[in-house]
Amino acid sequence: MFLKLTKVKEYNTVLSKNFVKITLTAGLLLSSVLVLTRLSTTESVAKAIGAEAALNGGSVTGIVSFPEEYPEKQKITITKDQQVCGAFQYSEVFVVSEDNHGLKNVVITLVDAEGEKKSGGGQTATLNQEGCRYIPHVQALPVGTELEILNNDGILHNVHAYFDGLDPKNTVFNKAQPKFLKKITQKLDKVGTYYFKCDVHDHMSAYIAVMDHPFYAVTDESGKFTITDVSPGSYKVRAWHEALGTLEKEVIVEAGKAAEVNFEILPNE
Ligand SMILES: [Cu+2]
Repeated sequence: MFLKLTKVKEYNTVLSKNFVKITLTAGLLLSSVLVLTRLSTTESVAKAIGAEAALNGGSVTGIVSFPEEYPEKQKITITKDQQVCGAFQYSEVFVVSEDNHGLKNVVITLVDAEGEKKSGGGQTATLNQEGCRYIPHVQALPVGTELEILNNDGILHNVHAYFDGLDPKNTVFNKAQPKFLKKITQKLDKVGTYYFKCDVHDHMSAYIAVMDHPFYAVTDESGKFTITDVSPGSYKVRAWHEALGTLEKEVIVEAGKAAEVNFEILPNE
């Protein structure tokens, strides 16, 4: 039997033999978000490996998946602007591949890589509002990136961005974006996790993990990730998911080789 996400469920997330218990409240994700984004700020202690090391680097690759049960798709009823948003949408909190049960939108970071910092100064990225969704739902970008927030919907959205937790005092910016305002630009100048929410449409949310080093990835539709150009050594790999929280595993990277790190998410007994 698959889990129903209308009730509070507890997951054990398996990290080798260590069990980490995380309370998952699908209907009340905002409270989870508060805790989880706070955890993720320790990413700011991550340091980068020098570019010269990349010449003889290896890679870290793996998959985040549910080997057993996985959450059902959660339907969200839409009550506002149905002509654009539709009558319902599926939640993007758990996007699970039906083929391999891989989990999309997990941010993977090498935590303790050492060396030169990286910035995305001069670089742009996009957060698109289309069909009353933020696209992409989760992304990871270098600090200093100019984020272009687009409104392709022809209706009013209100972009409310928080940093390090969903609390009014953590507001980074809060801007109405009427249909005629197609683009707002915002610099991502803090290392950590930004959380975006639309104050007009409650179901709209997105995350951007901002990094000061190049050793990160976001899992794809199959739950897979790859981080390249890693100099040989021993590292911590951190996986962060908006509802499941943070998990870490150790990895040893050898020159010219791919080190595999997989994260498995198991339900409680
Ligand atoms: Cu909106």
